Amino acid sequence: MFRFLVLSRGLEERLEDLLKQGQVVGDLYDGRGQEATVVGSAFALEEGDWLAPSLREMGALLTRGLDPRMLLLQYLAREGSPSAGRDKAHHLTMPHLGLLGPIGPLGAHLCVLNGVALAFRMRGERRVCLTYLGDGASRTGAAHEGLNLAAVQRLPLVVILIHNRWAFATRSDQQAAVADWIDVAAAYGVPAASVDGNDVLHVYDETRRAVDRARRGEGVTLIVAETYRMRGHAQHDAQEYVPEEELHEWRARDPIDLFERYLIDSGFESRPSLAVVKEAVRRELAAAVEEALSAPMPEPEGARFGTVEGEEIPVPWTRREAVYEDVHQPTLRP
Ligand SMILES: Cc1ncc(C[n+]2csc(CCOP(=O)(O)OP(=O)(O)O)c2C)c(N)n1
Ligand SMILES: [Mg+2]
Repeated sequence: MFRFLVLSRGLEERLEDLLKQGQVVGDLYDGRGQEATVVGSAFALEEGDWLAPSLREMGALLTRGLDPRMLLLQYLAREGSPSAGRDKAHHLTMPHLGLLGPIGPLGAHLCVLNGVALAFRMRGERRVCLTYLGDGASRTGAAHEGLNLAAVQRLPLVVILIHNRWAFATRSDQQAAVADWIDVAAAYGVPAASVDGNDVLHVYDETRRAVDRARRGEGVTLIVAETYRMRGHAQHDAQEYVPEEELHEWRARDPIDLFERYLIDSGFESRPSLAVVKEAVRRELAAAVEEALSAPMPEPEGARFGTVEGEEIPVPWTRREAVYEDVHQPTLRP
């Protein structure tokens, strides 16, 4: 868990550098400060389960086994990336890792993931789906429909509502009238739990309980993770509307520092043993950045339309299929 927290933080730091050097295609939605919420929850899944990220879940993708080199190639839109340089950021679906790509309109991915969960149940497979909704995203029509359907169908699903206090420049108390966000669960008739989103073990424990429940066929659980969006909405946003004291307060509750302190104080690890993990991650990322920067861009000809079985379709889609078939052999449980 510690490695994934540090890996996620380090990768986003490298990506910020690369973005400022003009290397990243598109923008960068930063999950720094929220790593415990996404790593702890993704850690509670098993092989064959599915996860759908929203916009700040880098740590969840890494925890599910996505290679940081692939993520770098993807953000740099290089030919060898999962979407062959034709799409940006973590907009990728990788069936062999159980990852469903995010969808632009907020909340819509929950509806699609409901379909995945329903398919698992219809096939008699005991697999679980997990996804994230921001406090803002959770207030969209699509999210309400999605949660309602998941609840009434008792789908094998866990929804992590990331209460990070902001949706772009709108405070969360302007998004919902509830005093405590756990109260929104009552409207759907689903059990809910509130967790300290900066405490990776607390997130893991509660998610594990919800995953086990879903696997037993007892339906969806909503988990509200209390955390804070430490950066602007994306790199272009200097978050001048965020009170400095709030940032200061939450900085003192940094999830990686908290876990590091816990591991040392409880005697599981020592400062030097954790330094070894950090150094290994630093080296891994340095090598991955170098590799990504020297990887080729897609050929411009690839942007033309092509013909498959007499039908004209955009080449990127055919290439994307080819990349999946060549590189990623499905390893899902039957
Ligand atoms: C339906 C819809 N409305 C607006 C947007 C633009 N948008 C993208 S992210 C975002 C803020 C999301 O806030 P939240 O769900 O709390 O997630 P956070 O940014 O805090 O991670 C907005 C308004 C969108 N993508 N889809
Ligand atoms: Mg938010």
